[in-house]
Amino acid sequence: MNDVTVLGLGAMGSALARTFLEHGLATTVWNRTAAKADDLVARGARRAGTVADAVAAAPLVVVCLTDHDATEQILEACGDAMAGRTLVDLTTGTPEQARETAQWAGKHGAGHLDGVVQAGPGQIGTPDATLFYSGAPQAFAAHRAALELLGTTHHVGDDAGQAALYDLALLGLWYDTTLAYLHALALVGGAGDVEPFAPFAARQIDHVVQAAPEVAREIRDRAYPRGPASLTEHAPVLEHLVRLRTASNLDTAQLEHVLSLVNRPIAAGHGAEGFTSLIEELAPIIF
Ligand code: FVH
Repeated sequence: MNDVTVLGLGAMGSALARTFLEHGLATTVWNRTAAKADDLVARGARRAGTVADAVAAAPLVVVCLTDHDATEQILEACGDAMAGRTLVDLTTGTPEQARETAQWAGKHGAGHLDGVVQAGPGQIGTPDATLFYSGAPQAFAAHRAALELLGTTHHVGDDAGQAALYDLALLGLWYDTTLAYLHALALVGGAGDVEPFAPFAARQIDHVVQAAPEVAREIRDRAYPRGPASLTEHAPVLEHLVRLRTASNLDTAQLEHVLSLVNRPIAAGHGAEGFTSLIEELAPIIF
């Protein structure tokens, strides 16, 4: 019996298998295109001829394929071989797909963790790689030592979908923040070079970064102190920004959305509250 099996030897899967090998784990590998296993076999990996053979070879089975459909296909191919093993799914997918795979694992007598790799292949095996896992805590505890070889490791929840939720929320945060930065550059760019503006923008973004833990606490406590300004004080600033962007022929949709979010609680008598209170407009479901 080997220590770990890796199904899928693409750019990421190969990096995972290589890292396990480098740390002395007896590693079995399988890939649809068999030749991709050659280098890993040369490094000491055991090549499995079939998915079922690969799954049967180790108590920890890591799958890392293109997408959820591919994962479903090979799981169907391994059938009962997964019984008694822990399936760790590092294929990118949605929270719902993670929960589907968890159900499949349960029906086949296997443990399950969904995982998200927040890193490129070259970072695997270093602290620069962040990996989120979610699912059964006992499955995580049983294989934590092996999983921690891959990078900085966090178990973020018992719900199988939580890791994918974190991944998508972080990606959304990147898109929204980067777009906001581009809007600011578009505004200053109309008057000249954007580069001198960059350090000031970085400092402004850092204000948001520094406030992140406090904002989360305000939401936990449903207490929204004024902070840098109250909603009533934010509204005219937003109106001014909309006028400025309109005059510069720039997009105002996102800002007008923010202004509408601010005006609703003001109209309901909550104008003295801080900006964090908009969470109750954005996600009433969590309250
Ligand atoms: N590469 C990266 O930087 C990112 C970092 C963040 C996380 N992603 C996710 O990791 C999954 C795998 O990504 P990858 O970069 O390794 O992808 P490829 O190099 O294209 O390898 C894909 C492997 O999947 C196999 N495969 C695809 N379809 C099937 C199928 N129907 N049945 C069996 N295997 C399949 C493919 O096999 P082959 O083409 O070599 O025969 C590769 O082994 C992914 O979810 C990223 O979002 C990586």
